[in-house]
Amino acid sequence: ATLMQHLHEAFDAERLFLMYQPQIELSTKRFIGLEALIRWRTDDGQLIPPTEFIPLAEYSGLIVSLGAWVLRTACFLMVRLQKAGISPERIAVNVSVVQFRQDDFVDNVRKALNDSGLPPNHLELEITESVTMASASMFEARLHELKNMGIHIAIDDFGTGFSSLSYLDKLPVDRLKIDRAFVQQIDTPEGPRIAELITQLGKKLGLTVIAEGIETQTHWDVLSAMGCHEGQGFLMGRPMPEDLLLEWIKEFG
Ligand code: G
Ligand code: G
Ligand code: MN
Ligand code: NA
Repeated sequence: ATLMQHLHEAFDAERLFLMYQPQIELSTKRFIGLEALIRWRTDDGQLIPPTEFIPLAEYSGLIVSLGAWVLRTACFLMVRLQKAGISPERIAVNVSVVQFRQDDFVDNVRKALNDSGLPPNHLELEITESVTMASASMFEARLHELKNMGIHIAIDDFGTGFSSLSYLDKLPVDRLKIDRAFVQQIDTPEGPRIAELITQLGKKLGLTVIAEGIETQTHWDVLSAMGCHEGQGFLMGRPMPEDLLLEWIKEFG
């Protein structure tokens, strides 16, 4: 069978699951959010990264039901945490452009919130920069609709695409995510200059800036010093399944 057939079977057999990575406010070290990240464990125990199967799911259209499932699962997790007295401000969910384009996308989001009971202001949708620039008017209207519901919007992998700055300024966006390539660049001769530019841009536009891929204390210190608001990365916490997340929260949260 092809990888695509295996992927469909895996979804049906519930071999796909979510991991959750903590997000931290740099100035206070406070645990403020989570990002939900999908994983696929095959029958023989192998872990296939999303970079290998999300494009397939997008191509086959499976991403629509897969994405709806991710949204629901993330919302329900967040409500379980809240019931346990653990209340990070938000859970961030990655949204594919194929999913975003569906006519019933906003309805799906509303349904995940209603069914789980999660208040909309505890949900954040992460969309990539390429998506935001793709199909202007439909995209913009849809973002405003989500924003008016109280949902937060983050632009993922920021700095890797080609944003029009005037367009970015108009969009109802809350947060820029500095791509982890620019965090890694801190260790090279290029240094932190791109991360700094994005942080300053975010601040000028009144947006929160979060850096991903923080792996070392140096990364943390440099980003902190430039005024980047938030971060996530292996230094603070890896993506974890729910049981390990609960242990992490007991220790650090
Ligand atoms: O967790 P990891 O670094 O392997 O994720 C790799 C990529 O897969 C990231 O760019 C991330 O945005 C994407 N990804 C992870 N989970 C999801 C998901 O649930 N939906 C979509 N569309 N993309 C995801
Ligand atoms: O959605 P996005 O493209 O931002 O995906 C984030 C990805 O980055 C996830 O797949 C996650 O596993 C990965 N990641 C998270 N923290 C780190 C880190 O500190 N270092 C590296 N190399 N990858 C990370
Ligand atoms: Mn992301
Ligand atoms: Na990213």
